[in-house]
Amino acid sequence: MRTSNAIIACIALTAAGFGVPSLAAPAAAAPGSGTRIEETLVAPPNVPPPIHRDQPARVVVHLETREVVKEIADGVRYDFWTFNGSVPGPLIRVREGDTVELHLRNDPGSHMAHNIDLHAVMGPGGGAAATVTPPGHESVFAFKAMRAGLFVYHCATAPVPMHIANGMYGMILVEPPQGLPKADKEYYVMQGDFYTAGAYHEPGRQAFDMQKLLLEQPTYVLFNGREGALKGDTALTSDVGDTVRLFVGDGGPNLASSFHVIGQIFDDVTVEGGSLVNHNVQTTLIPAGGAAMVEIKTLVPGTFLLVDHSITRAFMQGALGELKVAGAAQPALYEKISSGPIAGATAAASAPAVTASGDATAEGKRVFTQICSACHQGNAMGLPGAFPPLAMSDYLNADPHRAIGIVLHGLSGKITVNSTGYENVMPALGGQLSDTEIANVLTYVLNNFNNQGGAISTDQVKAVRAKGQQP
Ligand code: HEC
Ligand SMILES: [Cu+2]
Repeated sequence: MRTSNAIIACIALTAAGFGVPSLAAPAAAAPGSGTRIEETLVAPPNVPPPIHRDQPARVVVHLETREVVKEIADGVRYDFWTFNGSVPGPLIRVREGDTVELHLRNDPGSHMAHNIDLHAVMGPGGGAAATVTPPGHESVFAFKAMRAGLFVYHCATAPVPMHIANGMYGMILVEPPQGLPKADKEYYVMQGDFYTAGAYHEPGRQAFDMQKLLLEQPTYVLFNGREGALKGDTALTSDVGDTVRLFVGDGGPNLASSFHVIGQIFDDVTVEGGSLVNHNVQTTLIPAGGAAMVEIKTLVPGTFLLVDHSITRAFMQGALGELKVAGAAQPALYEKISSGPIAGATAAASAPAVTASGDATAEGKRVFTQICSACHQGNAMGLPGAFPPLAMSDYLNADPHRAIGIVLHGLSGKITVNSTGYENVMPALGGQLSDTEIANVLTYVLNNFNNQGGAISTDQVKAVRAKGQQP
């Protein structure tokens, strides 16, 4: 155990830079005074309830560092290092003036020593110096929460970037004495960047990649430690008219977050988690090791995407969540009027008919190069996480006839190609390609790129087009 080099001085962003001295002078009593309260911690994205005490207390918090193997994306497993088994660790909620008695236990099954640096602490290493804890040990220290704000905590054991990259971060909210304004819903969202040896969505158990970490080129950028953690059944929810408060943090280790919710405006942003409140904000910048409190009044129903607006991260590295707002439509606030084809724009009316088979191959190749290769790539190998391969595609070869409808009408939703999942949108190309062009490009693809061969005829395409789009 290398405990000797495990202590790292606190990372620059300890509590001192945040917030301003509070109006209420901190109670003069030494740590240890007041009522003793055991804090009940809950898993993210949930948070403990608001505090209604008007007196400081001694709040006892139990954290356990645990090394766990969990899914980071569908079919992809990763060895996470965690506080209490979740990424991020639980949100700790206390009141300004409270004394926090923090018990840090390190699971006997751990391979590493761990510790904790809370940015809410004014003391050496933010607590790291007092909490270096080998597997099967427990450290306890106490600190007075002297400044209100939303603060990151993280493991600060060497190599610090690796402990953070593996998921060792969370947040502590120090409420001001008067509490926070009332909100209907409160959620806890924390972004982090992850570095796996395999490419994005490469299945199986993925090892940590030190080289990618050094280059700051993550494989995944995620909210709450797993792709899809805040989507579908586990999306954040609210009702029309609710005020939603998001405690948003960025664990890093490397990337800052341009946090944005598509189709919403933040009514209030507590900038950097301190005491400055900004209004009517579209995107708020959250530094690595920093936080912001964001309040949204959800006025219109629908599904709203949480993203890092460094948008590649959202759509190609996983930084995507959902806020689902339920309730009656609000046409006075938002209304779709219509959509449909532009008058006179009929499908590929002018496309020349190609008959001779030599021409057919040439045309198939031309269409592939001009259109399909933009997404599926010139070598038809696709792009990991975005575009499935057409080369050696088990999906294509299993049912070449099905591909006619895909090119005509597009494709969306989850599909699996060569045991890798894709969930993206292919646009309908039936409007820009003639039946013959579609027949030729599919025949070209089937007879190249190590596919199984075969042919699609113009008549087959014509028949599928005549049937129209199947639901
Ligand atoms: C704008 C990008 C784009 C273009 C252009 C495009 N595709 Fe696709 N294609 C996709 C995406 C994305 C999917 C996967 C959709 C999903 O995840 O449900 C897909 C899926 C497919 C599939 C089924 C999956 C597989 O790998 O076998 C076939 C077949 C296919 N495309 C053929 C074509 C052909 C032929 C062309 C050219 C005529 C073409 N595509 C042009 C984006 C595109
Ligand atoms: Cu650690």
